[in-house]
Amino acid sequence: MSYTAIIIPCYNEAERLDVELFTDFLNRFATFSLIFVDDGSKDKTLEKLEEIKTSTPQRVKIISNKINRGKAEAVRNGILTAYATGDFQQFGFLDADLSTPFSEFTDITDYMVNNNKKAVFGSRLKLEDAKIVRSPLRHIIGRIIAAFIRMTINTPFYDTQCGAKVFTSDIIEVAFNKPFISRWLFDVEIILRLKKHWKKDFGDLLYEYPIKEWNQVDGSKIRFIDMIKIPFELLKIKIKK
Ligand SMILES: Nc1nc2c(ncn2[C@@H]2O[C@H](COP(=O)(O)OP(=O)(O)O)[C@@H](O)[C@H]2O)c(=O)[nH]1
Ligand SMILES: [Mg+2]
Repeated sequence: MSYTAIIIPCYNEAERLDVELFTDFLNRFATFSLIFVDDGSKDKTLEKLEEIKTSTPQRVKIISNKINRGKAEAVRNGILTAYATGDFQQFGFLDADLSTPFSEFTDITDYMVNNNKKAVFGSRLKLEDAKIVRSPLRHIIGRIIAAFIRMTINTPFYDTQCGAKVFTSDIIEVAFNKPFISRWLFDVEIILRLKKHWKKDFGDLLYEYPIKEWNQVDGSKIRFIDMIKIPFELLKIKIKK
């Protein structure tokens, strides 16, 4: 049997957490565990998480940080905690709003296992048969950011920022051991770490998987100011890498 840990970073998600979708997933997929990292939420996020935990407590872990340190550190903390247990072969992360649905997450995981990849990243490619629902403004901003990111990583990635990604256990230390320097662009930092580690094998070991469904969920935690900062953050990442 192969087991997967899914890390779900949460910050003030009481309104958006859909308890039923989470419990339904846990009941249907017995080889998956959820590790929630609450990050000093000021609303009732923790209560909602406890509610999700009641149905399958052995497969739900809640990490509760007193101080807010951002999505990057939350994901890193959750992945390293799951890794330390030695119980899992796959590790991934997913947004609490389930913009990428669980069905896509399990497809990504299956793809990685069946095709001997070591990392598979969900990608919001607007293919003919894909249901990618995103407002035109968010789509355009996303494409501009993607162009900047491509210049930074020097690799033709379409979408580095989709919140659904999976890794095999043997690459966890390379990708997550060191703290990230950026709050929202840690995905870019991971790509650079993997590229440096795998060198010419990078293209074979990492796959960008076009997901078939993605829904924009209102209430994004990214502020306009965070988007303005992106080119500067990328520069910082490029210099420090
Ligand atoms: N732990 C933690 N999670 C965060 C923080 N900010 C955002 N998140 C989580 O990151 C995920 C993506 O956030 P979201 O606002 O949906 O971003 P968007 O969809 O990319 O606009 C969600 O699960 C959020 O709860 C934070 O400061 N700490
Ligand atoms: Mg979102």
